[in-house]
Amino acid sequence: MELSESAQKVQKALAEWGIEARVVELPDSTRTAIEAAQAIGCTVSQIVKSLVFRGAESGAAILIEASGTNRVNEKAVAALVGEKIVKADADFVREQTGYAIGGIPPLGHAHPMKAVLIDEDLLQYAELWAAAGTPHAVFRLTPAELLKIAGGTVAAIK
Ligand code: 5CA
Repeated sequence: MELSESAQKVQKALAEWGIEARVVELPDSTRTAIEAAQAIGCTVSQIVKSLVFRGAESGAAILIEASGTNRVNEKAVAALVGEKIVKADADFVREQTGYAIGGIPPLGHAHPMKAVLIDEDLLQYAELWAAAGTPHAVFRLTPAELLKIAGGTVAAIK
């Protein structure tokens, strides 16, 4: 079945990185980490949540790649990025990434992020799953591939 336009964009971005991962569109919702894990048949911790925040002073976009079961510790992240962070609203997320919430992929964003932090807890899994542009599209990747495509720094974010 042909991928939707947004999912195709992600597949193309992966190919540009030389990553073999194949984007799959599932009939069930993968909008949240819990739904994605259920649809895929993996653990929620193996889901990569791509969460967009905003620097409280700079207004710049900050991306956190968090394990599905972890909650971002905004104080810890503030210390890492040098300013307080606030959760981005849906319009800001779409503007910065080019995708709607529930399908934000870890790569191929419309604008570069000021900072990208990758949850150290993700590194323990042999395979991870991330969103691929829509609330029904995902792809499987390794932690090494996540580091490559998302860029950024591994950090304790929870
Ligand atoms: N497709 C799955 C992973 S495969 C996914 O995108 N999960 S997620 O966690 O990265 O995206 C959902 C997240 O978007 C929620 O955890 C929440 O942090 C954020 N979110 C949901 N609704 C809003 C909203 N109205 N404004 C800002 N952020 C929101």
